[in-house]
Amino acid sequence: EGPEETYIMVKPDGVQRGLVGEIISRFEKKGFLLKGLKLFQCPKDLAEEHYKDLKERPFFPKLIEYITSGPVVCMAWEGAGVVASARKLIGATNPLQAEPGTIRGDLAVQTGRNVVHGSDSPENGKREIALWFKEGEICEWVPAQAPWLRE
Ligand code: DAT
Ligand code: MG
Repeated sequence: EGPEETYIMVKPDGVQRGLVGEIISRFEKKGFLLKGLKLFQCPKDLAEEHYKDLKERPFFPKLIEYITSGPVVCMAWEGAGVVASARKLIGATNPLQAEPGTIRGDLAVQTGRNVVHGSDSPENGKREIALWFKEGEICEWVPAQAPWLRE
């Protein structure tokens, strides 16, 4: 099984708007462990596989166009409870409904430009990390601050 992991991605609007550092910082400061990170131009077939559960939704073609419209920043983060916690840090799908203090609540105004993705379950965290990262792109490491994050 292994430790809990989530796939976080700065979407093309977040990259174009210069929000990459800001978004990475929120997860980094919280204390989760970064195990994978890359700037990546997503091909159409990968975007379709990632969002396959939404294939029948009317907004699916626009969603694929958006996600493939420019580079994204792919991240793998590890930690007990990281999936649900990251979803809280990200905020509601519609940025107008997202609480202030969340990434979408602070940095976005529309569902179709909601700047960041986060896995919705530990199973999908594993699935999405395997989908977006190749072997050798994930680092297993122990940060120097580990004993200061958990007793
Ligand atoms: P989330 O990204 O919060 O997990 P989701 O998985 O339901 O939300 O949908 C994935 C993405 O699809 C979402 O970030 C933006 C887009 N999307 C969802 N619902 C939408 C809608 N009603 N209209 C337009 N885009 C939508
Ligand atoms: Mg989702």
